[in-house]
Amino acid sequence: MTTTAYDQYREHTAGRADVEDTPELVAYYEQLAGMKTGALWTVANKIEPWQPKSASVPVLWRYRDLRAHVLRSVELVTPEKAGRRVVYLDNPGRRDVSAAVGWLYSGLQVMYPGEAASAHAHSSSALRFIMEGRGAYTIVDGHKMTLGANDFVLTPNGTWHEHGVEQDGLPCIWQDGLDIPLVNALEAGFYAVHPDLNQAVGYPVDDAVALWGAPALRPQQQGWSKPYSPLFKYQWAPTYEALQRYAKASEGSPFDDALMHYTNPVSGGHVMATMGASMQLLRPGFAGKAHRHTGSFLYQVAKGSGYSIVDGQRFDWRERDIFCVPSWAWHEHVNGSASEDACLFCFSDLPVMEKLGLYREEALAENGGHQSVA
Ligand code: 1HN
Repeated sequence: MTTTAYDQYREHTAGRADVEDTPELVAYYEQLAGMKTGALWTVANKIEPWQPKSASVPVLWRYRDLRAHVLRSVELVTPEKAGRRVVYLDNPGRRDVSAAVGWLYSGLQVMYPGEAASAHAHSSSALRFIMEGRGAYTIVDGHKMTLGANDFVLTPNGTWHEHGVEQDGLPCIWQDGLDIPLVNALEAGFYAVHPDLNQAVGYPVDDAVALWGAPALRPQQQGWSKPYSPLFKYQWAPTYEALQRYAKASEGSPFDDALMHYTNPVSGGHVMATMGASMQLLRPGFAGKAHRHTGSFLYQVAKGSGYSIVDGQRFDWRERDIFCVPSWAWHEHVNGSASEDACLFCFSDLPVMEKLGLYREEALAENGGHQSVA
């Protein structure tokens, strides 16, 4: 982990609780505990860190290791019995809340042709990023969407949703991302099964894209006041094209190269209230500088190969690998190829950080802006 001079300055500033135990104090603490109270100075340093200290550890989940195990679940459990066949990403620092990083859950779900899950709704918001297969679909509040590789789809909180794979499709695997740990931490989670088990499709297939997916055009006739994007699906082809055009027209960011946020076309803001997402293109040979910010981030490699250094640890990635960047962890991304671009899909709790006024960011000033690798 890279420690900056600023870190050291902050860590060594006085004014911290520093009370040694005496028999008298220990007896006092026991009396307080007996009354369901405590002395603040015994916990102050822990509950008031100088800067965020994430319990999450940086992890790379390699798809070539996981894929066979995800497919194996098809032989072991039915979707009827298991509810859904998912291998979830279990961050060693977040086992107690089943989070992949911070307050975000993620898992790899597999469905076979002809399979369909029943419709349900919950307080958590969810998103999917399609990894492989053909014929997958999601229905959100009666809007059916066809899904292909690298498509990004929303199931915002409170919406009825269900997934399936068409009979003539191929086995499909996608990444689920949910804010379940956050909603559970806030003790606000409800879950409901659709009264008819499956919902009727009430609109033309892919109508959300037809209505809301035109570049820089907003339909006149449709009002939309819900706190999430009406564009439930963001297709790969136009996303990749937009990134290529952006990269041609701009220098991009020294940390992220050409990065674009998926947006709510009505507000221009994040796609959902609790989770945002982006796709970034790293040009051939791009070597980003290190920075850190608040918020928890989960990346999936949509294209290409390279590596990222997260808190001094190097993670070599290739297509479909997933890795996390915990809050306030230094990170820098490198495209390992001199001829091909690389694309990173990412979802995060950035909307929460921004709305609550908790977003902070800093660049690494030392060492030419790069971390030393442990
Ligand atoms: C959920 O509703 C789905 O709709 C996937 O496929 C994963 C993990 C925890 C809670 C709800 C889905 C989930 C989930």
